[in-house]
Amino acid sequence: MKKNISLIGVPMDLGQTRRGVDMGPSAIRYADVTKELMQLGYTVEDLGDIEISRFEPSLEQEENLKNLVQVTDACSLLATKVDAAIQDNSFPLVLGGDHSIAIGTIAGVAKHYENLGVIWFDAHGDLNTPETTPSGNIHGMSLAINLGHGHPLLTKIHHKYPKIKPEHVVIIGARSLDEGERVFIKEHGIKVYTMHEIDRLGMSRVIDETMAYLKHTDGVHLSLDLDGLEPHDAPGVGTPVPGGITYREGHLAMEMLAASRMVTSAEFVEVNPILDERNRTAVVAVGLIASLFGQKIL
Ligand code: B3U
Ligand code: MN
Ligand code: MN
Repeated sequence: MKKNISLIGVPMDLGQTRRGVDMGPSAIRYADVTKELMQLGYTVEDLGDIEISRFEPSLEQEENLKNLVQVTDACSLLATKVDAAIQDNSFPLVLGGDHSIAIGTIAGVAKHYENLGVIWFDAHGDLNTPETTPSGNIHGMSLAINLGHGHPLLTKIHHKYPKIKPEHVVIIGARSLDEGERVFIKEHGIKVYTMHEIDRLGMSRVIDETMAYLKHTDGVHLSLDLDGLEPHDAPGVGTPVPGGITYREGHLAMEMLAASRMVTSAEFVEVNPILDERNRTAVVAVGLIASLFGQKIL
């Protein structure tokens, strides 16, 4: 893994309707992310936060794409920052914010890779489109947008279109999928390890298979939604779904990814300190980040 890490905060809560997730980057910083990474031998440059516009545009916004203009603007800024970090030979580590920010992160990363692999660690598929969304929340559409399906303002951010190919995506931890998302997964042949497969195979085999599946990619982005974890272990998220990935399984996954050295960029999203218990979820996020960057028990 690269020795320099660029930390980028995205205090975004406009991709969904529960306030508070905009404080995620502060909570994760407060849980000592920089110190932990420095102790592992990395140089960390904290690039601060992306500016999120609170300005309500006069143009009428669409019900099935809430805050489209503000999300587009923030993701464009984020893509530029992530792109610059990679050009600087630094590892971009993005802190959310809701999962709509993955549109910007992956836009910035995908410019540098012909065949970018993506590991989408999440209770949800985030594969809705404006036609299938039950909520109008863009954080439930961000993976579809990266695959080229959705509003052109979002799918075309930072020029490359589409950013990623369906055969280079692996979803891990899914247990809440909408009907339109199930159809999307089947139509595009997306590899999904639901909780059913995780229980049957074990996390160790799931990660081994994921690494084998992504071997034809030239870089791998990890997009980790904290709601992928079991809510008892990570309560501070906007849409908790019972029956998730345990703390231990989460750490094992990160440790195996660290050993593989295949992850080239990462983001940790959906930490909501207002819904949290004494910043526990941010602390869990920092623990997972440390494991991803090589922290070992012995
Ligand atoms: N699939 C639902 C709910 C959802 C998606 N992502 C989260 N929740 N965190 C939707 O609104 O698209
Ligand atoms: Mn998500
Ligand atoms: Mn989710």
